[in-house]
Amino acid sequence: MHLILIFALITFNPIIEVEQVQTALEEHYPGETWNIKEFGDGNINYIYRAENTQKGKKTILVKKALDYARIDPVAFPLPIGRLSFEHQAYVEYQKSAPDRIPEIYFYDEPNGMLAMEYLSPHIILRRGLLEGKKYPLLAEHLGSFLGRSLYLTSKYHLSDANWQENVAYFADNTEMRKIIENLNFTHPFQNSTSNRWTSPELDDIVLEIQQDSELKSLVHALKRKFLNFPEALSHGDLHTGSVLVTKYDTRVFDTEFASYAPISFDIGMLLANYAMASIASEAHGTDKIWLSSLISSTWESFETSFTNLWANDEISVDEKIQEIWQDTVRLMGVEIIRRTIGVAHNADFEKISDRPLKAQIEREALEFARELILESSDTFTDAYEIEARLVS
Ligand code: SR1
Ligand code: MG
Repeated sequence: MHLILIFALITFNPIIEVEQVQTALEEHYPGETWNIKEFGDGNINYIYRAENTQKGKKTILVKKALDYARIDPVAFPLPIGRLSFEHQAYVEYQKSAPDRIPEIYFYDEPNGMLAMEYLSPHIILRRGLLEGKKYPLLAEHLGSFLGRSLYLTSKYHLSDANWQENVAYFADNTEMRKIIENLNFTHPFQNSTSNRWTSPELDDIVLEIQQDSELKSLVHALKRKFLNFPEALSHGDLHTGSVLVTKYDTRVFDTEFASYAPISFDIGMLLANYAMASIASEAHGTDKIWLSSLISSTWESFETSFTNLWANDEISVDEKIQEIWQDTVRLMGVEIIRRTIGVAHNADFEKISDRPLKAQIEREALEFARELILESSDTFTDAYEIEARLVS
């Protein structure tokens, strides 16, 4: 076993960690006492539910950053300081989309902790979708979250000075941006040791993708744009595991990958996760038509919200929307490929216990992703074309 892994396993002691949370809460709320429990199965953080022992006082959620990723402690040493970018992203969202995030109570930099509203009875959207639940307001909530947060933090809305200040601040979230660069845009498209897929069943299509020079060149162009086009504040990891829901409420959380990036990045990731839920619906007995419809309803809500806010006379909003759409389609393909053959998979596919069915669904996903990247502007001229392809 690698030394860093042994060190991580020895040094993490859940009892000491709970005590640290207890001490931090006593500092922030003098005279109050708390019952603290660890919960959650995240990859790079520990999450605690802290219940105030005084009746009627609020329960809060405390997030404590880990300095390694559970999926691979050796390959992914992580900076605790990422919580400051997570905190600052919430500060920005508080200005642009306050109803769609949890309330933040405090950021404790020395202890690497962020305390926020404990949302109840909310559950993680991915879990809800896998259980076949439907959320009538989800598309409108997330579409307008995307429209508002992406426009109001963008270079098209902010003064040059404010935009530059934001870009410079979030550019220092270097390690998390590097993870996105490697895990989303680089490793899945080359023979990387961190990749994993259902093998040998998918070996042929994985090799085809990794040897497709046209596809790789399009993905490389998206990577360059991600690295060099700081258009607006991007959540950076907006999949269905980063959203909490009830039937009538929707909140976006886990903003530690935040930085300035192209507007299309968050939209592509979210729509791709809806597409994967739709492709996996046969295995989970969920409603393919409704899951697919989230793609057009979310896109339309984004487009309406973004267009209504647009007040820039240098570029027409139609031209901007067209550019965002084309990149969104390709980024959907990138997200689906990286969740199927890269290091970080998702429950939609991982929870399929019937191996031949899992391999069949993952193959469908890869074929679809390849089409999204290669045929973005010819075949998928609007969101309905994508839905039609998914339900055909
Ligand atoms: C090393 S972090 C692995 C993955 O978990 C996060 O949710 C991101 O999607 C990242 O790619
Ligand atoms: Mg996360």
